Amino acid sequence: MLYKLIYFFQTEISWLNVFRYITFRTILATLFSMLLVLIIGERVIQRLRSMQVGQHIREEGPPNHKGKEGTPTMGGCLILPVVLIATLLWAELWNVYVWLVLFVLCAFGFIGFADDYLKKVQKSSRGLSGKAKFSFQVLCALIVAVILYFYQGLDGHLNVPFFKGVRPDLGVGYIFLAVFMIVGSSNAVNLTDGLDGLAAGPIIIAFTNYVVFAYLSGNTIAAGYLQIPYVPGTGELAVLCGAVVGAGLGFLWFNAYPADLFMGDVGSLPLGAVLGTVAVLTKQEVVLVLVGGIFVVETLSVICQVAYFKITGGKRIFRMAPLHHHFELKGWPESKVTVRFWIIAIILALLSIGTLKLR
Ligand code: 57M
Repeated sequence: MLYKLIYFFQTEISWLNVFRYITFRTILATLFSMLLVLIIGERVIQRLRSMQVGQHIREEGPPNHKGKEGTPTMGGCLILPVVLIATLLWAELWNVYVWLVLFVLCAFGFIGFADDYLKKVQKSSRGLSGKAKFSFQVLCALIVAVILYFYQGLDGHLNVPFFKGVRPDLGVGYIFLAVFMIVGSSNAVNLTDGLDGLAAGPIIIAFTNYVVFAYLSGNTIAAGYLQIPYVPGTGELAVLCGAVVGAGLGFLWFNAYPADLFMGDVGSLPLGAVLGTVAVLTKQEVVLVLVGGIFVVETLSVICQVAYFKITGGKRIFRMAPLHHHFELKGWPESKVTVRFWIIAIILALLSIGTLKLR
């Protein structure tokens, strides 16, 4: 919006021409959202404290988590509006993909907000039921997938990194894949959000990856050169991903160990869902398993733990799931677990960038 206004004057002031470029606007959106979160963050934390929106720590958790009792949560209420404003200011608003992703951000944000609000503000012990949460998530993802497939004509082929020739056509089945990716990614990020900075770091890294993927898949020359699917219009998603990176960096400032603020479901559910949606839109679906490898492994650790627990009638593979709790209970300090997971996330990000060449 703002960029269009500024660009309007480029006939008189020629250097304003620079606002035309996605790269420039992505940098602006990143810096803008980071600074905004940093500027208003402290006030939001104080407000959450005065409203007593604090985290309750479960009894059965690792002992070192007891000291986190009452830490302000629902930090997503800070992240989401900032991403929204930055995108509205710096992205091209005639772009349908931008609106679809903003819909996912708001819809999943609303689900997370409702759950957090019931638990942390109304102090209800239950929050939204698991069934209701999951049904809303599937419904929202289905709306997006159907619009994409039937109205936007999104290609139903699946792109497999490393195997240029392998592009199975899923047809209408692509809708189910898209729903699975959006809902799965949302819940995977939510499960990972269990240590200070543990979800924020890999989120920043994954979205930085998708800044690159979105830019390249929306650029006909780059996409042609790298032999990746060209999806006209997805370049603008780089601006949105940049806004998430910036807001994530600002949030991490407060969420770094020892955290002053947790993001809550209102943060983790929408950020994960947006990651899944961007992966679908840019036709970089399979590579999300690598980009979001930390989220995938954390989720698998829970699935294996629960399955093994049921099959064996009470035995465990890990000391506790998700995986980060296992390392904590082994005696690793919390910040060591977090930083090591970040290192792995960075390596996975570099590998996934490598898939652009190895096709
Ligand atoms: C939410 N939420 C954190 C915070 C954050 C099926 C089962 C594995 C589900 C899983 C679960 O509920 N996961 C989803 C994880 C919680 O954080 C809040 O939740 C938001 C995200 N949704 O933003 O508001 C706690 O995480 C810690 N935290 C930090 N720093 C942060 O920046 O330290 C969060 C953010 C916070 C804080 O302690 O209270 C959570 O873990 O609850 N359940 C579990 O993860 C539980 N695991 C379990 O039951 N495992 C069993 C099963 C699988 C058989 C086992 O292995 O035996 C553990 N959760 C907790 N305690 N809190 C168990 C121990």
